Amino acid sequence: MTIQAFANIALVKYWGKQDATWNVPLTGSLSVTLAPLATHTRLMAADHDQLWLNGEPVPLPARMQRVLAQAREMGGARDPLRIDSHNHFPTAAGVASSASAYAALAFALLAPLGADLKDISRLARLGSGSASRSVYGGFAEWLPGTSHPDSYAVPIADEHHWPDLRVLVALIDAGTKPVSSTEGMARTVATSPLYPAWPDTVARDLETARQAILEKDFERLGEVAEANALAMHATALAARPAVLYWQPQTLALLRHIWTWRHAGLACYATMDAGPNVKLLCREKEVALLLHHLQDAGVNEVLVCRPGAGPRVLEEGHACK
Ligand code: 2P0
Repeated sequence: MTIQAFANIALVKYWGKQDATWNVPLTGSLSVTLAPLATHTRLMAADHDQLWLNGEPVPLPARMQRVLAQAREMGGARDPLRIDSHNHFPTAAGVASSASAYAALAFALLAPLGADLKDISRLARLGSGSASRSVYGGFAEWLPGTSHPDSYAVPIADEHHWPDLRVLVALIDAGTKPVSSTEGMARTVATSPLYPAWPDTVARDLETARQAILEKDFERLGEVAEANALAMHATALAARPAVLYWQPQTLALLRHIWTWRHAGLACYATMDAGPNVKLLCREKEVALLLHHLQDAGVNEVLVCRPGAGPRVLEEGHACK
């Protein structure tokens, strides 16, 4: 049995943990699940727990061991497992494959027990915080809670709610190895003088984003997503030492997007813990934006739309 789960892009960002061991965040966050950025995961019986990533055996990460241990405590995955995980998007896409990977794994481990999506979201969260949101199709909000039992995501609207929404992932060559998001957010919380302003900003932005999604108010959602992303990067930039994910092309592209928008093209930017820029737009603007992006020197763009939650793939679709 192969499980498919999609990555997601946060429209209101998760940036900071109250409990690093259990991945309990300091604030809520909200995202849209992105087709076709999929991970396919298959579980098989084995003589010891092992992970195969894109067809190669790799060491089992500590986070994955924690997910397996927790699933076993819940009565799942009794015997040793081989976990076969394939990412069907460029690993360098700057879209965390950990979200789709841990959502697929948590679903594969718990769905056979009849667990609900809340349980699956909690388990996915232990692997990677953002994975808690990929357990749902469409739009999801991660409620921070205060400890493991009450920290999980809930659905806001499914993948059919806003079918013409698009996210264009503009790939920018990183050049240097970025600080991991886990480390970047820890350093920001510990040292950034701007971090104290972040929780209130997130609370307001969550309210705005939630309403904008339900009303399908594109400009409102784009404005709040872009502002929230810039605020997140501002907190990181003020950390000591600074956490800076942008490359010169990141900033150049942001300025292009502002120019295009001021000329009447409805598009907004968001960035995560890496140099790539993701553009929020609607289907009718995709062709022109792809043209503009090419003129701006962006050679690779992934066109994404709201995707479904984890599901069992038909045998014919199973990855080898
Ligand atoms: C997000 N990011 O909300 C934010 C915005 C990056 C910037 O979640 O430490 O891999 O595994 O919980 O989920 C990426 O961090 O971090 C992330 P961990 P994760 O999507």
